[in-house]
Amino acid sequence: MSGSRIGLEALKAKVMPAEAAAALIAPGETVGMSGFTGSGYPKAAPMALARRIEAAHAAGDPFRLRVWTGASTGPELDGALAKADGIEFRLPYNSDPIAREKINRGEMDYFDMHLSQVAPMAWQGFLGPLDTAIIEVSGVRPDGSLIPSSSVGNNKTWIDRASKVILEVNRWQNPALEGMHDIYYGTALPPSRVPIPLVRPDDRIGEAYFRCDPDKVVAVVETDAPDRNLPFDAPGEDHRAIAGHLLEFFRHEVARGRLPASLLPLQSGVGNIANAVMSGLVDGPFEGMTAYTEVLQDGMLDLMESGKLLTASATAFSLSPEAAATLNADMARFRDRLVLRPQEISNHPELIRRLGCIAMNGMIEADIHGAVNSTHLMGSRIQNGIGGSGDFARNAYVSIFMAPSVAKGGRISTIVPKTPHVDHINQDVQILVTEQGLADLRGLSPRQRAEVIIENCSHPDYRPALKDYLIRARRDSYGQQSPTLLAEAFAWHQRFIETGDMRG
Ligand code: 0RQ
Repeated sequence: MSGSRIGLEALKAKVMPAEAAAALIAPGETVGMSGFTGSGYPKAAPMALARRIEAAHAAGDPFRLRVWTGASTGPELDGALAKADGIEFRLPYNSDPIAREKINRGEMDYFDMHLSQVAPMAWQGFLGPLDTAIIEVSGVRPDGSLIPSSSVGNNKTWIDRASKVILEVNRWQNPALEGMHDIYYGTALPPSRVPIPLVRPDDRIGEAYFRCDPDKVVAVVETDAPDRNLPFDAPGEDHRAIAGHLLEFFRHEVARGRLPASLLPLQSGVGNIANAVMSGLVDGPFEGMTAYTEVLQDGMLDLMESGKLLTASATAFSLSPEAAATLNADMARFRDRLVLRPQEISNHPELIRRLGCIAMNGMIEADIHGAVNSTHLMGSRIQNGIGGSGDFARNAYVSIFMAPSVAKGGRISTIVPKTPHVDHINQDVQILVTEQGLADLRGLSPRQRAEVIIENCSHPDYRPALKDYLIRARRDSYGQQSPTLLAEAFAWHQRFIETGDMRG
């Protein structure tokens, strides 16, 4: 496609500035936007919308929206709209710091949900009508079909469900992305659902493009703006230790015949630890690996470059600026080994269970019985959201959660008597890893789990207090299936709030 990336005349005629496109959105609308982690989100229309909202507020007119996306986005979307106080309700995932503050002050409602369930819930009608879709694409083909950009997320569903569509055609996105996507149109609602015909992580079961009725498109905005993903920290000592314990675990499982030598499709969550584990696998003994995951971080690309990871399936890239530049410079080489899918497919419980994924996700804390909190600090303050961690953890072949054993410079233990917020119940948590060691909880009762978790995973500074608590809980708890001293367990967290240890 030389020159313009808009191959359909009828849509070329709808090109307009972002301000004009934003003017087509009315106060109170529900807007479904593209975007998943810092990839593929619209970069111009949301900023224009934020300016319009600020002007409306300055004039004393209320103007707030309900905003749906794939997952987190970039500062030009969540950051700008939250700063303008333009978001009344948000789903399904947020990691923007300005929006986080508004949510935690009670000024923005946030429905934090399993990412695989967003599209089906929208189709079931549980989320209400969708007025406008604002979708970034990397091009429009002569037949009106759309070339997706660096994330797929819920775009198919937003385009199909919205009453009107605004497209952002971003020239910055690499033209070689074309052909990498697999958009599956075979999902249906019960009682018409049929099995999804995917049996290998790299199977292609759909089309490379989004279908879109050109008559629904009310505006096309041309942009040339980069995705804004954050750089990863270089793996610290703790992160390397966690990766080391996990590699040892995989070796052991292969030796026992419980995992094949090429492992099983890897899922790796967001954040620095997950990234460090992927980098750790570069030096490990495993060859011929595959990934069936949600986001492709730098570590996954390193693993692919090393030749040890053959293929990877996800719904989005989540790369540091350096890795994004590497990928963009060499997209043609990676293209046939990467598949980007709608998030209802990348995270589908049926497929995760069938493929037997190895799920590796970060956590905020775990309690001594193995319940995991991924979302709420001190039981009430949201950090990000459950994201895809629940989709993978419950359905994985083996479900692993990991974190350093202490947070806030050592002032807080991440192994606690009882977590005041639970995202992943005991049954969905099979392996816990901290830099101290790994606890294999499979087949253990809660009483047995408590001993192994405290012994293998807790920090030596907190281990005596946890052991002492367990002894007393085994003596004084109301029941002995999961020994707990309720008042003391929650006082453990309350103390951190009252001492100010949560600061800084
Ligand atoms: O706060 O920056 O203010 O100090 O929580 O902690 O150490 O930066 O954590 O980047 O590894 O993310 C669970 C949040 C971990 C992530 C979570 C404080 C800590 C810091 C963040 P400060 P770190 P990481 C599929 C997988 C859910 C979604 C998911 C996450 C802040 O992994 O969002 O898994 N997971 N998706 O200081 C008090 C504790 C704490 C604590 C950390 N125990 N008590 N504060 N902090 N532990 C992919 C997708 O869905 C996209």
